[in-house]
Amino acid sequence: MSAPYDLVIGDRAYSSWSLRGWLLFSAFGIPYRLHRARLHTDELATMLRDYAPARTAPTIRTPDGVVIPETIAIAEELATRHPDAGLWPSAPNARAIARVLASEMHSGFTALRSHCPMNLRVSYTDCGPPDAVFADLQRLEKIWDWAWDQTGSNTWLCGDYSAADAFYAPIAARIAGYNLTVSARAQAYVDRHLAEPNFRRWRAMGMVDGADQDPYRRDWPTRAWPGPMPLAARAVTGVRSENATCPYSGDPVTHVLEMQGRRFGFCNSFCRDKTVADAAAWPAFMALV
Ligand SMILES: N[C@@H](CCC(=O)N[C@@H](CS)C(=O)NCC(=O)O)C(=O)O
Repeated sequence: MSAPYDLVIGDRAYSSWSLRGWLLFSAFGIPYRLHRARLHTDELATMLRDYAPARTAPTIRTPDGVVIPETIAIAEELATRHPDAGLWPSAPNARAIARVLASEMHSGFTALRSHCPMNLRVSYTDCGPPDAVFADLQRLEKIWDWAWDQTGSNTWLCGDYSAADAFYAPIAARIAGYNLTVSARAQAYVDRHLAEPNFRRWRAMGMVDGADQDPYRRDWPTRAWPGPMPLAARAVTGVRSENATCPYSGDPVTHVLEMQGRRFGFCNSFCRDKTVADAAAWPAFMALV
């Protein structure tokens, strides 16, 4: 097998473009080697010295050495290099519409993006949106309705999950995270993203991969995250567990969680903690349970 792609991401909780880039691999079964750098530190700039001329996350390097730093270009290039992966719909009309939607996301919705930066760690009850945010939400409803009506889909935007949906996953996270009111049809689409297995895994990792970042802190009242309720689980000390080896790596257990009165172990704290955050999102773990 050829070498995998390199994929550089920022903090999972906050980097909406990184989420899009990661979904373009994970939701379509394309292998990658992950490199993570903290935003608002010099980690990303330092890491990207090896990826000229990139300056933002996500950035990828293809197995043959080409650096691609723009998410829309990552989508197009992966779709061309992996024609069977299904990044774009195969029907020409649906494919064109999916491309329109991804392009408008790439260049638009600036009010929504700046007033409601993605933060997967919290959901606010009211963020006092200015008019420009309401205008962005109306535009979203209009182009989502257009996609559903034109393609006859009543689930993902253009039929099966496509790159267009990967582009709107962080918008769903913002609508959920800032309690923004949208039409029933749009809300059902938001809920579909919150329950989508790749999104759930990304968010579970985002809950635990580093300290909170100050620039995203807001003083607004909060509520529980409106996605699927995680199973109750907690980290515990010691290495006593039902399984001797980690369900993800097969390595010896060093970190343990307790769930439903039972103890399960992992080979590092990150994998234990991402499982505590949303156990049901991890099939290899649920197979143990
Ligand atoms: N147009 C870029 C936008 C990427 C972007 O703005 N990424 C943010 C994180 S979500 C970033 O890397 N910020 C760090 C910085 O600007 O220094 C794309 O399509 O990927």
